[in-house]
Amino acid sequence: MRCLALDIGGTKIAAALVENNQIQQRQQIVTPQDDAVNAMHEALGSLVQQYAGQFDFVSVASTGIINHGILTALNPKNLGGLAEFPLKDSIARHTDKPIFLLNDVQAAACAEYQELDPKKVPNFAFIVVSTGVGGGIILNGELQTGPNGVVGHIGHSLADPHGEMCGCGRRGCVEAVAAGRAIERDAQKWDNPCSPKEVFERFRKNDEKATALIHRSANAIANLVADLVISLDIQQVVIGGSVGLAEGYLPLVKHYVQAMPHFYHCELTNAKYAGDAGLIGAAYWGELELAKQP
Ligand code: ADP
Ligand code: BMX
Ligand code: ZN
Repeated sequence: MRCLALDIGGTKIAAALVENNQIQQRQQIVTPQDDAVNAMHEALGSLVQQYAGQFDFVSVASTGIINHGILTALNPKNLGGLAEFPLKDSIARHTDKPIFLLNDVQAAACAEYQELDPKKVPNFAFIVVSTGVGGGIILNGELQTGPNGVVGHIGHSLADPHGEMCGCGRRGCVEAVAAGRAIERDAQKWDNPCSPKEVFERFRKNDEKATALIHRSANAIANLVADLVISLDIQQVVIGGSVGLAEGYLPLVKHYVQAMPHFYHCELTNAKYAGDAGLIGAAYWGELELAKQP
């Protein structure tokens, strides 16, 4: 079965045809930020039309809480202010093929988990550090979504009660401290402001401010790993997203986890599918859901 997979993040939207975990005709566009509702309808319509006649079903991995075909942003600031969007209906305007939807990091967790031995790793978490901080949680070999699609929104657990206000309305969330947008926010206040990518370049050259900023992010993620391990008996955590995969980040997260008592340790690795985990996971999930249909 050939899947048209879409991965909607706060910064980019990726699209590709996926069959047997193989990606073809991948393309990427910037996530609309201005006039977000109309621009999102247009962007999705254009993508679906470009692959017309080449797929059996559509599967979407999207940022936000995905429930009953609706995308609800927990942090609308990550999506150009888009708080709610009829994702399934928007795509259904352009195709009559089956459409499946899942949160982006829940989907990526499915992709990465396929590569592991479920006997060795019954409980697993995927953490993405990208525009926001998201999570996908697998317990006893099964992806957890919960009745409302909320499970895994660990970026909105507490990192610092005195920290910055998060776009979700709560103060000090992990996302407000560690995400790409948080790094960008802080780096924009510097005398010589720069992008998160450049912050990492400066960090790798031992620039003091950049180093402090990346350490703060990695430390928050290390504490998140520890919280997951001790609350859910997680054996392995995989880290993804453009910040999570940036050179030098994972070793720092490992360093902070290692400094904690052994109860909090687990296997920590980078995402095997890197920036394609959402696309591959969406296709995998969609195929499972398709098989359940009468
Ligand atoms: P999305 O959130 O749309 O899934 P990404 O995973 O690419 O997209 O994450 C986007 C965030 O990562 C942005 O905040 C961006 O500034 C940051 N970023 C992009 N490229 C890099 C890089 N090479 N190193 C560090 N941060 C990066
Ligand atoms: C936010 C939240 C999550 C998402 C995570 C990572 C919104 C719009 N998104 O915590 O649903 O999984 O960001 O998303 O509230 P990304 O855009 O950084 O990939
Ligand atoms: Zn929050």
